[in-house]
Amino acid sequence: MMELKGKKVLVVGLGKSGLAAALFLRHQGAQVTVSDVRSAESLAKEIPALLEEGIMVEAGGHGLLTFRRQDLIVVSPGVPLDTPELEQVRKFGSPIIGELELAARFLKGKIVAITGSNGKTTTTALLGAILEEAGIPVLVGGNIGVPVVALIEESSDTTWSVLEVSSFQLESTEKFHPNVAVILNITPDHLDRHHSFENYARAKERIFAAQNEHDAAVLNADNARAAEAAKRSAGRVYWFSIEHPVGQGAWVEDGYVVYRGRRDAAVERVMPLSKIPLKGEHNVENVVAAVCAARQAGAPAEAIGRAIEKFQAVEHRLEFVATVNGVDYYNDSKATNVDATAKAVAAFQSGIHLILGGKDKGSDYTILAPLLHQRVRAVYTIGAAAAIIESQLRGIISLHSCETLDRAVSAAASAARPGDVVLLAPACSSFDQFESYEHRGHVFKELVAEQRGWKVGQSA
Ligand code: UMA
Repeated sequence: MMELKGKKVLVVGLGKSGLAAALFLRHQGAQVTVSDVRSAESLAKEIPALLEEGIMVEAGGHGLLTFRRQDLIVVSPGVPLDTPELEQVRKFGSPIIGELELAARFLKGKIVAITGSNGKTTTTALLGAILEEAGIPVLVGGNIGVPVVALIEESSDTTWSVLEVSSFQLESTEKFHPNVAVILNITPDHLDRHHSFENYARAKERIFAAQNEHDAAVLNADNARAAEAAKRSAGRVYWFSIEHPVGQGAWVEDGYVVYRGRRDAAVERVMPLSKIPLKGEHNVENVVAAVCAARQAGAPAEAIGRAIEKFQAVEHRLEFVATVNGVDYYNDSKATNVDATAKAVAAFQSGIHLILGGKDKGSDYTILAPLLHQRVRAVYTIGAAAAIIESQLRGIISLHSCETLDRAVSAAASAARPGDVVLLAPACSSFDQFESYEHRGHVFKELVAEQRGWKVGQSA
């Protein structure tokens, strides 16, 4: 543990992570300042509570002098590590850590950490539910929406913290040491922040950096870049696959999810595939990964099966919204990259009206072309990425420029026939038109509800 009493600590970014980190540091006796690029007006909700705690706030930009005066700098995940102010203080040797690394130094008990380009939140929530069903004291947090620092107080020597960790969080870790570390898959995302796919993949591999021979690494045998990461862990490697049996780990066989803890051990049948309540093949992958990690954390097979059968889809992840006039509406607002969109589209056979767009992250949308061709009737574009998406997909699929989500929902609803699917799986982040992917998902659900009222009213 690090000594924080009397230390001058700067927290960069005042979102969920920054707020939780500032309060934690203050309670540890540090002299805390928070700096955010947002204006004082837009931070009006947070500032009074911070001042009351004796935390100083710098709003409307990052002052170089503020950065220089510190013993420690704690960075929120959304703040790029190469911002000019951080580059400057790094030259002076000031320690810079992320919120996850700060938390890692104080969190008690054991940790399962889950990363990957897609499926992290569902697998994290699933694993949390499994450990709870198995009677194991569990805390769930991280990128899923609860900063890890906020879990410290509740953690004890007997808790398991199930943490969703992103490349943004892993990029600045040193001592973060999960007992079980899972990489679900690595496919291109966040190229704007990490600059190249390889940098992004390396950030993800950092999940294994502090592991030793007593730890477990859980990896996807079906994803080439994730499988390659096996060499980064000093722990025992367990594989999961939906395509073929693995030496030790979990896979799909004769309609069952099965697990084997050692090459020479008997194969355990965990649950039939037919009882998985989640849609899409990618969710079978998430289930198999969760089974493998849950066995490492000591959950018995029966509890795993029971918890999965009861599990409900996480909000905004291929979430069924409603059927209106025979058309099914699905909210996959969390599909913020091309691979996630491909998985969402692949979960339906045909008749899809797909809403694409938002803030572009330097993605290649042409990867979607074969799937769009086979399964999608039309694409409705929204947001800042619309022009790029349209230029890449022109001639491949019928395109409608809608600019906004409300227009896209109306256009899709008018075109869709009974049996079709309207799918929000935008392949982009939300920040051009919305506060977050959750906000975008909620707006979509409201628009579907309106659609329902309007249509019912019309036909009445
Ligand atoms: N800011 C600055 N300077 C900068 C950049 C940002 O001051 O140079 C400020 C912004 O003005 C804002 C604050 O930083 O006030 C935002 O900080 P943040 O982006 O780190 O957001 P948090 O609210 O702390 O949320 C973060 C994660 N966000 C990101 O990684 C972008 C949340 O994941 C996570 O749930 C939360 O911590 C709790 O752990 C969201 C996300 O989009 C869901 N994650 C990405 C993803 O899943 O693809 C990685």
